[in-house]
Amino acid sequence: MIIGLLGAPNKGKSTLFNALTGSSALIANYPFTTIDPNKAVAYVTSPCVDKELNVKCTPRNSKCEFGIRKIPVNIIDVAGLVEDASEGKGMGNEFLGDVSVADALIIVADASGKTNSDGNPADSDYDVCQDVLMVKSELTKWLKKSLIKNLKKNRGKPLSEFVLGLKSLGYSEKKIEEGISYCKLSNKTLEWTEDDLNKLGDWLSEFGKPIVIAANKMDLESSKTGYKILNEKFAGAVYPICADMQLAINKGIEKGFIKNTENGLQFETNNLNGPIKAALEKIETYLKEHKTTGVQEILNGIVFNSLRKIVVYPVEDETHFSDHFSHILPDAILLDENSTPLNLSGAIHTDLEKGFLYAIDAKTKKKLGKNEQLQTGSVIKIVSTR
Ligand SMILES: Nc1nc2c(ncn2[C@@H]2O[C@H](COP(=O)(O)OP(=O)(O)OP(=O)(O)O)[C@@H](O)[C@H]2O)c(=O)[nH]1
Ligand SMILES: [Mg+2]
Repeated sequence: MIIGLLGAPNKGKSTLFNALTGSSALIANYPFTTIDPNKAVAYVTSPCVDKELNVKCTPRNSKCEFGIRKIPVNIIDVAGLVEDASEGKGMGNEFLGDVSVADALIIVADASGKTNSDGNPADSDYDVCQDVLMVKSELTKWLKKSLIKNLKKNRGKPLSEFVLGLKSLGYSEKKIEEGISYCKLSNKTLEWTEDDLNKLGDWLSEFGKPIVIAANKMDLESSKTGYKILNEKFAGAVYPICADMQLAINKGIEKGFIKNTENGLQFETNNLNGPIKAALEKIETYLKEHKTTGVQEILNGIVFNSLRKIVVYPVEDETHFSDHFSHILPDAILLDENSTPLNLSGAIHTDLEKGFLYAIDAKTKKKLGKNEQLQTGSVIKIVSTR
């Protein structure tokens, strides 16, 4: 799974990228700091089932900290987009192409309203919604152009080939087919017009993949109003975050000034003074009011609420909840809501799927057929001829 970070320049995309992934992408207070895309792994979090099963897990594909399973997802951070990016301005075509592989997008906005759509200092009456609307509009225009290009390449070929060609744009086959049906396009791609593809582009932009908005820089005073305005405009899709502060917390933990404990963060400021003490106190004050920087929450939100993923633990030994190396609850896999044991076997290996016989729910020891519905936290053994 890939989550893409995009937005106008200088909004804090790379800061959020570093805060999520522990990377050190270049950050600077001017537009177009990022040119080449940054890619790294972040972790969504979900309560581990080891406590419930009274075992101690030994994860392999993920991590577990204080009973919280951390499951990897890929993050991509691209260059800032400006108006007419879809026409190639500021190499925008390329950047939109870089991020199009993502399954879901986070548009990073500067909630303080202190930077404009070009990433330069904004006038005092700058509307914080403006650059989010610009980015959405460029995405739609770019998508329509890509659809038309794809049709030119595949004109006259069967519909299935057109659909396959579009998968590289990060849309699932199911979504593309849903869009084609909603826009009432014929089964023959030869009959499609540019107008048809523009309709499909509008539909896919709106419903094809989730887009949420990070109202960043919440530590700045004017962000309170900016967040309110963003939330009114894009109701239900806005997460208040402070990427810079999460980055500082991560560094504080690395240096030993902050301890990450089962009961939350503990600040060790007694023997400190000067700017470090002041910075840590600023973080403490912020967390007292906001509880969190919102960085983990936006990632979990897009994966679990928008993409509607569930966490399933495949095992080979349903008695010990382990694999054949005795790793306990080794893997946590993100699957679509309503996934079945057959879907799980396909996510592990195509051979397992091809030879699928049945599954066992390791919690209840009940046998499951291939089409039964899995829940989040299910622990499943697949029995297969292969
Ligand atoms: N106050 C505050 N500043 C932030 C926050 N997040 C990022 N910044 C600052 O915003 C500026 C831009 O950050 P970047 O992460 O480089 O922004 P970007 O969107 O990747 O920029 P481009 O790559 O140029 O498009 C830097 O000066 C950051 O320190 C935040 O939460 N609060
Ligand atoms: Mg950047």
